[in-house]
Amino acid sequence: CSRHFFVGGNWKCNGTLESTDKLVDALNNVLIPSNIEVVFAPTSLHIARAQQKLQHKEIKVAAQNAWVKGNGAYTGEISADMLKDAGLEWVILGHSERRSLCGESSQIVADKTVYCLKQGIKVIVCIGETLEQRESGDTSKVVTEQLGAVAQALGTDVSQWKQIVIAYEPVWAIGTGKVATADQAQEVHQTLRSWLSSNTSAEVAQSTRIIYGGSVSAKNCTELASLPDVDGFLVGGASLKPEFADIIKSGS
Ligand code: G2H
Repeated sequence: CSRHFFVGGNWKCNGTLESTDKLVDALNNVLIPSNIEVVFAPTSLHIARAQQKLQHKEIKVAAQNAWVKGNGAYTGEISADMLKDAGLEWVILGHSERRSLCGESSQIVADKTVYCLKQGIKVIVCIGETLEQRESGDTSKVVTEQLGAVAQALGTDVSQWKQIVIAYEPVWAIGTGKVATADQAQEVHQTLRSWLSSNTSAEVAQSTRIIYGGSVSAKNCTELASLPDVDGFLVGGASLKPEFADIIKSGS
């Protein structure tokens, strides 16, 4: 299919200057197949160091979050304007850790997405249900509501959708080692794609990348990468290990 396989590394709140140097050195030596797009997101403090060290033209540095507006009196925040100025192309927004620990609503995530796109920053939008929501049969409702807030903001303009990647990350699979089964992942990805088809357009549904996140590892990535509606991965823990290179290659 025409969707470019996408692998993102999410370092979360981890790292030192030394470990950043080591991880980037390792990435510099990875041969990236031409059909795969790779980004990794260090902490805000380590972005500049990673950019300095990165020699690989096919890999981009991303941010893990951005403020909802431009520069101003927003202590502790980083704006999309700054990301752009620093030469970044991508940001992760709406990660479940930010939704649950920092109270980010779907509306805030949609507003942030719109603001970042306006500044020319592409967005990995994260969505996903909790275990409780899955067990009460609410998975589809939860993920389509989360996606719906973004869809309402973006409308049907396919050129906007090409600037985003949807990361489906079931909360119960994040950092737990409990990866979704191939059937579970495919079912939700397919639900999201058909929801896009009905609520935006067939073209948006066909061209938008929907990636999977939640305990992705070298062991489980090959099967997940082969699923028709899985267009890549957002990788947390394993992006801090050498196996990230194997996960990248699983998309080729
Ligand atoms: C999900 C994922 C990366 P992990 O949060 O976004 O983390 O691979 O550690 O489950």
